[in-house]
Amino acid sequence: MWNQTKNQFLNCLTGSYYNSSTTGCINCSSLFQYCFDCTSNIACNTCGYSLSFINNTCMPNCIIYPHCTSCSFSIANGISCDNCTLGYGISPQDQTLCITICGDGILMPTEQCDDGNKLSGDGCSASCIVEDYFNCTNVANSLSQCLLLELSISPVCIVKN
Ligand SMILES: [Ca+2]
Repeated sequence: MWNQTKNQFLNCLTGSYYNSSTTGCINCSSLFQYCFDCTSNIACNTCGYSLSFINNTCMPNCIIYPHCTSCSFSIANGISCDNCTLGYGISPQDQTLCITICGDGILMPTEQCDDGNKLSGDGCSASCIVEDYFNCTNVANSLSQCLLLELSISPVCIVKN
């Protein structure tokens, strides 16, 4: 019996394992999506390229993507970040990149101000830079307050001889 089981185990192709209760080879990828090798129905030994076995699934390990808290993978879209830490959002150019979001009202180190909008002309520009002739006050957990500076223009006296 042992020999028979062992032979059947060895006859299962890579990417499948011998299941003693069903006495057949089970395809690893049918148990776990993107799984290339397994020896039981409990865990995947080898996930697809750049994927790790996390939470019973072959998925990208988000730790390598700064400020990304959860990510996903699909053949069509590749790896994408689904959630970023507070103050960050997914870049429209690179879906694995969490970037600071100007205009979300959360002041980040790369921003001079964030008044909660993407409008220029109100003191804090659409790219979160303090605009000329404005002074912005940044208060923790609050929107930047920008005020127009009072311009003091000295009158110019022309002395006639
Ligand atoms: Ca603004």
